[in-house]
Amino acid sequence: MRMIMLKKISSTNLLRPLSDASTDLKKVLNEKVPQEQERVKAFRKSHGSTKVGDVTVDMMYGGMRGIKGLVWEPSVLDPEEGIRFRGKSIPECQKLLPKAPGGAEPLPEGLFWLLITGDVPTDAQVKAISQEWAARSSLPSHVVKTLNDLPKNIHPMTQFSAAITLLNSESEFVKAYGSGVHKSKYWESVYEDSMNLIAKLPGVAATIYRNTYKDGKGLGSVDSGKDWSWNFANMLGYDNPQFIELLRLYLTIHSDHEGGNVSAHTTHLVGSALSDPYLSFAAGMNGLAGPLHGLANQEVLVWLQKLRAKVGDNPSDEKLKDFIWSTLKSGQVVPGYGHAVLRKTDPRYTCQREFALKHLPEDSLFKLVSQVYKVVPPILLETGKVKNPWPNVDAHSGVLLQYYGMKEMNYYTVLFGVSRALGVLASLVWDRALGLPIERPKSLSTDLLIKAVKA
Ligand code: CMX
Repeated sequence: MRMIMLKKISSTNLLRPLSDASTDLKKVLNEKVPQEQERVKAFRKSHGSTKVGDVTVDMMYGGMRGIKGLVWEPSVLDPEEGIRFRGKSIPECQKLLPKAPGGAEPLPEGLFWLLITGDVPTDAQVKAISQEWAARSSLPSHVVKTLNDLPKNIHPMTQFSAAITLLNSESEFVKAYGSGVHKSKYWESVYEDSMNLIAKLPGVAATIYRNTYKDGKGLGSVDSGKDWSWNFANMLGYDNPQFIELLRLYLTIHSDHEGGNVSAHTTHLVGSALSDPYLSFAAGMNGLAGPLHGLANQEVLVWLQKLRAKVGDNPSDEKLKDFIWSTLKSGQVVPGYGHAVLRKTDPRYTCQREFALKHLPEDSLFKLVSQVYKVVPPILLETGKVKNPWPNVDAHSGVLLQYYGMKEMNYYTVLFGVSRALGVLASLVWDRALGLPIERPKSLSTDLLIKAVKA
């Protein structure tokens, strides 16, 4: 049985200053939190009873689409334009955020700094986060042992969720809550847990990958001089610099998609009961594992393989159309297409397409994905019911991973999960900093709703 890389750090070690004032994220937050608390307090005082929307019967039966019911600071999703991280579009983030030496894609460390503080970080600030996550990356032995003991036919997302749940043995928040810390200080231990969890996720995810697909062999170790994605790739067993760049881009763009999607909302909801960040995030990951959400990442590749098997490598548009209609007529969705909020091509799709055009323009699977992009939207429109016929993020990620040799599609949603931690945990820290209460919307039975409408 393999041993995991770094020594476990104790909670006192976490207090060791790893960086100076300007690069110490917790210090930066310590200044921002009281300012933001005051801003929100003043806003609620002046506008607490201002109406921001209506709720219809259709919204209640229709998955609460369009109901404005959550506050989420790190990102906002515009239906026409796509995601903005703290006001910045994906191309802006690609331009503004620090890169690895010689690299062209943003480092996810920088995106995390942006999501949690609202500021674009300096190179030094991003370097400090890389070092801090490397220092916090060790896994407790019971988590490694449990992962090593799991049967290899257990889905990687199930393994991922179980390992994250087990990590709650390390929770600083649980300790702080148990010792009676004042609620105004909750955010501090939620921050520690969030940083520890993000730091440990690549080790968890890589252990799952090596165990499930490589007989547990060859897990690389963490190098504190390298960035989070480099270390993740190394632990996975990939050293192609282009793959590492892809991972940096992938881990940046899958991080956050405002608060109402299943993984984000679940993490936020469970956290509102003061379940610690490990339990909250594990709950979110169980939602990400659904085929209408993050598992679509895997489902797209499964579907493309079926498509290829049926129509070959260079199908005519007509053959492609037939296959798409047969998918729809058999009552299945076309994975990777459609969205609950977006009404245009997802910019996360577009930036992955641009990556492919730059690095793998002649790849046959990429060409097929491009052809599908041309053929699917008019068909979905023709059904007359699909509100958004355009591709989402999941329609493109698998083809890139396949190209660099990561063929194990059941694993793809785990990568999505590692990235998603950045957004939902940044938000969870703010949930506690702003003192948001336990979430408890009102529900009605159909009988009561009919009565209410008649009245
Ligand atoms: N293929 C076939 N039918 C689709 C469809 C698709 N890609 N997208 C939507 N529809 C159907 C819905 O199933 C629904 O049908 P019914 O009325 O028969 O139930 C109808 O069109 C209306 O749905 P909608 O309002 O357009 O979409 P929703 O907001 O209900 O659902 C989503 C959004 C993403 C679940 C849906 O588009 C879908 O199932 N897409 C395929 C799966 C996928 O790619 N998921 C990943 C989304 C991104 C992510 O969260 O990671």
